[in-house]
Amino acid sequence: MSILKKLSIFASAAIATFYTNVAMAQAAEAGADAAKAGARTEMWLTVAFYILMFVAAGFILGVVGRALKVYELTTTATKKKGINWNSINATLFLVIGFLGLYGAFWELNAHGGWLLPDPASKHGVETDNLLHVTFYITFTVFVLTHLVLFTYVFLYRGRKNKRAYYYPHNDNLEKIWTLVPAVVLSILVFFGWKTWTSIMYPENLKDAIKVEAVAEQFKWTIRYAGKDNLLGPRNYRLIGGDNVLGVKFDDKTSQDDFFPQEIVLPVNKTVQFQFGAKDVIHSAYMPHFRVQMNCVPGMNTYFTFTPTVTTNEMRSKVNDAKFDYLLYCNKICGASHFNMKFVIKVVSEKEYRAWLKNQTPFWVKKNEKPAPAAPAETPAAPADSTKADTTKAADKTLAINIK
Ligand SMILES: [Cu+2]
Repeated sequence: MSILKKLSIFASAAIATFYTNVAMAQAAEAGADAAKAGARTEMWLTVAFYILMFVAAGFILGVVGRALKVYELTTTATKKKGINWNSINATLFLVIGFLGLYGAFWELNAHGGWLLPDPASKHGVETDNLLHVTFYITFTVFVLTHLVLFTYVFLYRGRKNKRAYYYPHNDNLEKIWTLVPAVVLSILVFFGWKTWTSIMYPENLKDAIKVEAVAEQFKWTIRYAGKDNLLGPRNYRLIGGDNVLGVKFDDKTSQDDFFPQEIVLPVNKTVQFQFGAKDVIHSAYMPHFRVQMNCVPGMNTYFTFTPTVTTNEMRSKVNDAKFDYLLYCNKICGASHFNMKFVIKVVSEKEYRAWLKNQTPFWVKKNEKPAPAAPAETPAAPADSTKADTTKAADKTLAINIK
């Protein structure tokens, strides 16, 4: 009785504290810069509430435990039949086992649709197939082992007059449960290895469109290889001013490279991405194409794939007019990591060609001569006028790049 009394006092104190805090929080919110403080108070209130709930639940369990102990002691003292804990535990085991299995099915049913839509790349179909086969196998094993585990605990619960059967060893059983998983896993690994090599070591790379994505905290810079389809070399020592990637522009292959504000790819054409990073390790992630590759400072990494579904087709497929393929960073690289998104548009070959025509190589932009503004009568321009004009043009490109 005294425990129950204590408990009720404690519970009312907890509720009183909770509501006082709510009232105080509401009062604080009425203040001037309450938005932030309010949110913080609310967070602490939630934490305090859960701690109180936990402590209260502990007390209730303790009280129930004590009461049961007292009941058991009286039954033994009076030589009555007590509680059959073996049966209770075995039944609870069975109930919890089946509830857990039901939970797994429910979860699949309720949130299975939140997975990514069908892959939008050639190799994506293969990797998804591998994933599905692995999933079917593991799910079957999961259901079978759980059924057996929980049912057997119930069937072979402790009972009076029942003795455990001593069964220490069976060679055949050991062979089966060693060989079957070994063979199944070997088959899975073999197909995984075949798929991996076909994706990571592609052939006929010559015709693949070359695109570079360089990560830095917290944005992407995209470079296309231009007409020669060769990405010019880079050197980190050249990074500065408007040369954000340190491209060696005295190299011919660099001079037709351009830096677009969106990634545009033609459908059903192979593209080879070259990845780099300027500060920490980032990770280029294009989930709809099933592409992910680390971006590592000081080295290039590559991923080659073929998009098979245009943005417009995917928009009608997922029934979302605003859908866009995105390049994300998938490595927690710092505070504004979430900002690292870049739109990818997959279009028809014709649209891609039209878009290409509108792209000006960075080097051409940098060196473009501005239209003659001075009237004919003006005396000859000073010798360094071109230099000044180039700087102006460079400023313009700098502004474009910063955007
Ligand atoms: Cu990042």
